Amino acid sequence: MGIVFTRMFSSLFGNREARILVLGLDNAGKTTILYRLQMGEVVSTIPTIGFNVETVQYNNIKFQVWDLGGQTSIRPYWRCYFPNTQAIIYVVDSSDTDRIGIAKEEFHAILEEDELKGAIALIFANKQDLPGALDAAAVTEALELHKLKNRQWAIFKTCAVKGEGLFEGMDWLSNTLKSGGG
Ligand SMILES: Nc1nc2c(ncn2[C@@H]2O[C@H](COP(=O)(O)OP(=O)(O)O)[C@@H](O)[C@H]2O)c(=O)[nH]1
Ligand SMILES: [Mg+2]
Repeated sequence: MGIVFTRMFSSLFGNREARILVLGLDNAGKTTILYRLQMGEVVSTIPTIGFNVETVQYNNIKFQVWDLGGQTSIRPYWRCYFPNTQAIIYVVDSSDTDRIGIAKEEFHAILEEDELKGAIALIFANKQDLPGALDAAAVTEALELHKLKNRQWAIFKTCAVKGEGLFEGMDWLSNTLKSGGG
């Protein structure tokens, strides 16, 4: 599958530095997705302040992953990762209905960041294989996606462990970036 994704993203930004953030609560499936995309070697680093950032560099595009939620003291340090961000991939555990309200709040909070104003948003309603998983419409409602203003977004159902739905989402992402979004 890696070759498909690398083809999609080759020459997307020319020589421009670009960043795609993969965010969501812990256990949502972010790391699984990063490995599934197979766009390069995943490098895990713990910056000084102590939150884990996973990075995959493909040409001039950096995919960077960390967990939202939890300690508020480290949040100011997230900002180092915001410049040049063209897209946010927001991953939700659709079966974790207890925490979907927190997932919503974290998502809207991060979108308020000035430097992320122009970023497009791809939402993965992950873990569709689990019993009780909310479908895309229910996740859309729970995340209050219709409140997003001046931002291109799309939601896709995924099962990251099987790789299902990832292609469709990444296809939307690359096409939207190609046509000038982000
Ligand atoms: N059933 C199911 N489990 C998943 C899916 N995606 C990820 N997981 C599992 O959920 C757990 C957390 O995944 P991980 O990628 O580490 O989440 P992260 O904390 O967001 O990076 C792991 O045990 C994964 O195997 C999915 O689509 N379906
Ligand atoms: Mg992880």
